[in-house]
Parts: sequence; C-alpha cells; structure tokens
Amino acid sequence: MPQSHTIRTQVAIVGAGPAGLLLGQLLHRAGIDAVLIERQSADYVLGRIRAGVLEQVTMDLLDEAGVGQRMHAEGLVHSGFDMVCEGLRKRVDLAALTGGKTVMVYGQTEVTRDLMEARQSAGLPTYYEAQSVQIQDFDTAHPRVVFEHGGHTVGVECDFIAGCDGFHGVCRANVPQGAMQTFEKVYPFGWLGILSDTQPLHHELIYASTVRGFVLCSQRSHTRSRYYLQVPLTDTLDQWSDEAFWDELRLRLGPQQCASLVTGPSIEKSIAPLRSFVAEPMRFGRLFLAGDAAHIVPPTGAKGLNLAASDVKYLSQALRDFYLERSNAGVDHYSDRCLRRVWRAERFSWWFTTLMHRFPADATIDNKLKYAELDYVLHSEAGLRSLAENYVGLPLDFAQAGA
Ligand code: FAS
Ligand code: PHB
Repeated sequence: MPQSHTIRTQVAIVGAGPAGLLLGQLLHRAGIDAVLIERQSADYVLGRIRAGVLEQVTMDLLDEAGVGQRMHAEGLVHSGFDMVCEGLRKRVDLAALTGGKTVMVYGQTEVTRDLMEARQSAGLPTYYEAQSVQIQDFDTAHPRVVFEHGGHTVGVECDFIAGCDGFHGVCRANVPQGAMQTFEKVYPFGWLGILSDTQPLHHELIYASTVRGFVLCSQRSHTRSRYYLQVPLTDTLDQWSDEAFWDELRLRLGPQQCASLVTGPSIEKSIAPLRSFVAEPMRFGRLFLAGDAAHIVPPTGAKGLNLAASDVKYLSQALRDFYLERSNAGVDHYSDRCLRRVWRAERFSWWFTTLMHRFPADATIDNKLKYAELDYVLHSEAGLRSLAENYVGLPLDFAQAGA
C-alpha cells in the first residue's frame, strides 16, 4: 500500500509546458505559492519541438518572469517575412506596417528550458513523472490534486487549480458534461516538420502556397533550420526520408527559390495534425484552464504558444488581485477576457491556414479565389497592415479597451 502525504499550497498547476512553467514563475515573483505537477520527465518535455515565433507580449512576459536574458542574447529579432505564391514573392514589412513592431524567433524548447532552470534555481516544488493525476472538488473552495509519485500517493490541498495540461490533459476532461461548450474544426492535412543543423534558406521566414501544398521555411538560429511541408493526414513518418523531404521542398519552391538551400540530416522529424479548437468557458469554480488545455490553433499564424502566454498573464493578474487585493474581479472576468483574444487569434490562424493551404475538396475556382485574395492582400496597404498587425500579435489590453 503506497504511503501517502498531503501538501498545502495556494495554487496547484497541472502541466509543465510553457503555460504551467510561466504561470509558476509569475506567481512566485508575486509571492504566491504554487506546486507544479507534470506527468512526463523534464527531458521529455524539452524534447518536444514546437513553436518558434514569440510576440512582443510574450517577450515582455518572459522579461517580467525574470527569464528573458538568453532570449535577448540568442533570439533573432525579425521585422518581416516573405510570402510566396506561384510566381509572386513579397516581403511583409512588419515593422513598417505596425509602427515598429517585430517578432522574436526563439524556440519553445529554449523558452521551456529557461523557465525550468529558473524554477529549479528558486527551489520551487515541482513533481515530474507524476502518474494518475486526478483533480477533485474544484467546484468547492477546497480543491485537491492527487497523484502517484515515487511510490507515494500525494495529495495537494489548494485554493485554485490551474489546468495547464495541454489538449490531451486531464483538467478539461474532468469538467462535467454540459458545463462546457466546445468548438472544433479539424483540417484535412498535417504539417511534416524537420529540424536540421543547416543554415536557413533565408534570413527571415518564408510562407509559401504552392500547387503541391504549403511550405514554411523557419529557423531556430543562423545555423539551425526548421521547415514544414503540408502533408495528407494519412502520411506517416516512415514515408518521409530526409532525402524525400528535401526533394519535395525543392519541387514546391522551385529551383530559383532553392538556389541557396542547404540540406542536411534531420535531428528531429514529426507530423502534427492541425485543428482549431476552443472550450468555453475557461473557468469552472476553482479550476482555471490556460493554453492548449483550453484552445488549439493551426500553427500557421504562430499563435499557440503566444496565446498560452496571454492566458497566463491574465490568470496571474487575477490571482494576484485575489490574494493581494482581496478582489474577485480578475478571477470572475478571467474567461471572458481570455476568450476575446483567443477568438481573434483563432480567426487569424484559420484565415491564414485556409488561404495558404490546398484543401483536397478545393475546386479549381477555390484556388483561383485564394490566389486573387493573396494577390490583393500583398498589393494592398490595408491588406498588408491587417496581416501584419495580427501576425505581430494584438495588444494585451485590447479586450479592455473595447477595440
Ligand atoms: P503543452 O501541451 O505544451 O504542455 C502541457 C503539459 O501538460 C505537457 O508537458 C504535458 O506532458 C502535461 N500534461 C498532460 N497531461 C497531464 C496530466 N494528466 N498530468 C500532468 N501533466 C500533464 N505553436 C506555435 O506557435 N507554432 C508551432 O509551430 C507549433 N507547433 C506545434 C506542434 C505540435 C506537435 C503541437 C502539439 C503543438 C504545436 N504548437 C505550435 C502549439 C504549442 O506550441 C502550444 O501552443 C504550446 O505548447 C502550449 O503550451 P501549453 O499550453 O503549456 O501546453
Ligand atoms: C516554427 O518555427 O516552428 C514556426 C514558425 C512560424 C509559424 C509556425 C511555426 O507560423
């Protein structure tokens, strides 16, 4: 019979992805106690290759959390990106179109590493490889999280549970039927991603819509590239050797665009499905969902990680108001405040994905209409400005300003 012991804290955070780790860091800096519970090992979490582009809002949050140093030292500030569509190639000058705003190319893996190291340096309570995690009594003022760890049953008595456990986590799954409404769109294709220690094709990102499918040329540094190809949902990794990947990339972009392409062995290769998903509301009693636990965007608009960051900002502010100001306003308005920003990012990500990808059901006229829209957007000041202001990210306070 495993021994059991009980811990008392203010906030139990389930999930040590960027949302959970960033929340833990912001709460720590506000003097609010939190215990972090993660089902995988730290190395496993760090081994997941995901997002690559940070909005200014996210960069500011990492600075506020005291973990922005390496990002500023090693990250790449990008003031634009290229769009390619058949014979058309156009640079979207983000800085000129948004009054100087830029984005930071700095991998989610590095963000996670910086947050993990900060948490470990502060000696904050973190349970990796927690098994059979259960959340209990979150519809009361005394919620609990129970899990198995190192042969012990651990019970965490808390005031709040932060469900930062991603799309497949346990927190959203425990919300009673009928208490939540979900909205979902699954796209009829996936992204085959490859990471290679090769010089990026271009100094900025390239988003390409081609007759053979979407291509994204991204990067992690001047010597590490990240590429994505749209692939059918039925494709599996064993169908894609490195050589097949590079050949397809050349076929899609053409010899001119690939003249300076440097290929090399993949150090990571994966296929990710694409979906738009939102769960409403994002709060249930003392349970608050943040990040992928509450919403998923297709990665085309580079919003997933950035939305997780803005949720966490709102949640950390709400919990500070509760503990430090004795106010319930923040926790009561958390869900509405997040969802306004979430749906705007969902809309942009859906629009950008639909515009840039070839859908199996598309008729010829659909592709002609998409080309015409791209042709308009890339040659219209208004169209470019709309694309740019969504890509760099909406300000945190727009939801309050009634904009
Ligand atoms: P995460 O999923 O990152 O973290 C959740 C954590 O909870 C995980 O560590 C998980 O192990 C843990 N967990 C799950 N169940 C648990 C349980 N029962 N108990 C305890 N812990 C539990 N976004 C982009 O912007 N660009 C991209 O290119 C991009 N690519 C992606 C590729 C893939 C395959 C995926 C899945 C997502 C991608 N995303 C991308 C989105 C991604 O970056 C997320 O938005 C980001 O990881 C969100 O962070 P979290 O909300 O912390 O969720
Ligand atoms: C990435 O580098 O992983 C990346 C960059 C931009 C996107 C999506 C993914 O829109």
